[in-house]
Amino acid sequence: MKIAFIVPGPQLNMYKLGGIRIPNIGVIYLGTILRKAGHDVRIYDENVTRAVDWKGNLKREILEADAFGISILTPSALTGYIYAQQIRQAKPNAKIVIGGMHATAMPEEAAQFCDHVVTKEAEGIIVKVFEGGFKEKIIHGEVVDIDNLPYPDFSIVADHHKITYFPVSASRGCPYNCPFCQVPTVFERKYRTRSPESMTAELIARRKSGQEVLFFNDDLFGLNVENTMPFMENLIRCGVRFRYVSAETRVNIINKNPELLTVMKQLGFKKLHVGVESINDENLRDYSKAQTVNDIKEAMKVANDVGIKINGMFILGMDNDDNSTVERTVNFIKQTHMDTATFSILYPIPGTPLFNELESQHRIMTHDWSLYDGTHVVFKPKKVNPLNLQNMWVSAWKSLYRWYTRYGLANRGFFKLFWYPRNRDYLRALVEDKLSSLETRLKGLKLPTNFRPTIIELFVENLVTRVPA
Ligand code: B12
Ligand code: SF4
Repeated sequence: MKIAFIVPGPQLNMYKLGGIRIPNIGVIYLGTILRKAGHDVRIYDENVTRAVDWKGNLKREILEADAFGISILTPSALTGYIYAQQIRQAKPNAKIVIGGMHATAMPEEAAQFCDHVVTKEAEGIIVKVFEGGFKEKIIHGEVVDIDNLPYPDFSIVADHHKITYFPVSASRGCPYNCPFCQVPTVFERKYRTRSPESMTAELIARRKSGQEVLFFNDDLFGLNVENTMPFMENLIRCGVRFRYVSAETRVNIINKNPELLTVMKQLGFKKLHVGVESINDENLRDYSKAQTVNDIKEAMKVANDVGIKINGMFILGMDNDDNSTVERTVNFIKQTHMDTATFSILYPIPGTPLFNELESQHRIMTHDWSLYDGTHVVFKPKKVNPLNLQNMWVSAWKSLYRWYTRYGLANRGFFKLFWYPRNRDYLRALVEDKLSSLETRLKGLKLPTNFRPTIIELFVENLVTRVPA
């Protein structure tokens, strides 16, 4: 059977515009398993390449498949549904399956657009799903043994030569319980790691195949030091090094394990993305982050001493944030010598405790999922008004990165060329306090013109293929 997987991108893919092309590894695992079972699989991941032509219609080569899998996150769900409708129209009898984190949280919603919805992990059942072994519309996936999965086959990704960061997975899940994150609900706070032997063998194979730039897509890289340290030491002993490795992790893993960071650096780790979230201890406590501002300062010292750069990931709009938050946060970033920082506006991901809480407090202003991407205000913040929070987000980026720096120029270009032009309707609705009327976009499901790539976006996509060294 010819199977096409589509991973729709969010409307505005900041990562891709910045040259970060990381394909979704979950779908590659599924495709690899289906290929081993004898199917002809191709993945069209919009984190890497476009699935649509300039009119917003799925490419003809995709529509040649007999069956389709669509993977959705919340901000890309609407686009995923539009693609499903296009497939239905072009091929009324073809099987359409939808999965991914948004489908896991909202299976009934996704079920309106396909034959089957698969929730949670799908490696164990994917062949049966496509070969017609299930009658039910909503199929619940099972926890898989991550040591027994085949190595992901990147050759099935369309335009795989465009990948700038190769994702690799050493663990799944997280034992923490941040209410804004979907991981604890989906993985029930269970944390699984792969064995050092399996990791060593996969990474040697990857290095041999020419992969030099890796991104560990674990929710929490390095939590299990007993498993992480040996595979890195094995690789170093075998003379394996990578040009650029990065991962997402937590402050307390850095604090407790300076020796882990030293080994990571030897392997080629250059940057760690750390969920700092807030420099307000009350926020850190109220949002169960299990870390303090002092812990964050301590982690910065450890990372700076070892020489691994930190990208601090911050959230704006928590209940204790006010008009002074941006200035204090930017000062903190500079004082602690963080290399870079990213700012996201707090938003309630469906299926999380935060979503349920804000919904019960009637603070959610819109259910237009395409706005649930961390660049839009979708709920009523406590101490500032929504417009204020939107401005705080823009001003955080602008005050941290001065206009004459590399990141400053890139950010100003992003706002001017992409974010503002694409968000005129949203901003008008925000100013007029009528955000809920934007929900019609989800209900009507017509292809809005702003799904079309702008000429300038295509230009930037073709220009930026460089990986930061
Ligand atoms: C690594 C990662 C990233 C990386 C790489 C993303 C990429 N290209 O894959 C980067 C840093 C770029 C990133 C960016 C973002 N991320 Co992110 N990310 C993750 C993380 C930590 C791991 C993703 C992963 O590889 N999981 C492992 C694989 C195996 O799982 P999976 O992808 O879910 O796939 C499995 C199942 O879902 C299912 N499945 C998936 N698709 C399909 C399709 C079909 C047909 C079927 C049958 C089954 C199926 O089977 C797969 C195998 O078991 C997750 C947390 C998590 N555990 O999911 C957050 C997560 C996915 N990210 C999240 C968010 C919010 C974002 C951003 C919006 C952040 C932002 N504000 O910019 C962006 C969006 C990027 C985009 N282009 O869409 C949220 C999404 C929540 C939601 N419901 O939307 C998550 C869940 C974290 C959280 N806070 O809860 N992210
Ligand atoms: S935000 Fe990070 S630490 Fe918190 S629950 Fe999610 S993955 Fe775990």
